[in-house]
Amino acid sequence: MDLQKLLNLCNLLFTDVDECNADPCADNGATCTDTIGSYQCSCSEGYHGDGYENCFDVDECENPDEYCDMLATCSNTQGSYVCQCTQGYEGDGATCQGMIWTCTLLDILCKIITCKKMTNL
Ligand SMILES: [Ca+2]
Repeated sequence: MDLQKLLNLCNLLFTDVDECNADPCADNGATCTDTIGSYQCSCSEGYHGDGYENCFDVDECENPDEYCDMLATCSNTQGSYVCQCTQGYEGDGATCQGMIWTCTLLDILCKIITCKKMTNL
């Protein structure tokens, strides 16, 4: 690096302003990063777009299998999403376990035992 470039860089360092203070990025879901002599905008996680003019919510529920268990329902929210196990299943939504099968199997066994008892009478 020659002396002139070094002087220019020093000048930029001492005169740099934080453009992010003026909130120059997109209104919805954007993150501003101050750089020497400029700034960069990018969309936060859960949003897509150029970050400068716009950031749009990612609708994760368009492809729910990527985010939720197939036994869960997906609800899109601004910047995120919610997976909830369908009724009869339990878990965090990313994975759901089938409690209903265990209960149904137990019910069937109980009915068979009850039927046997009734036929014995
Ligand atoms: Ca979303």
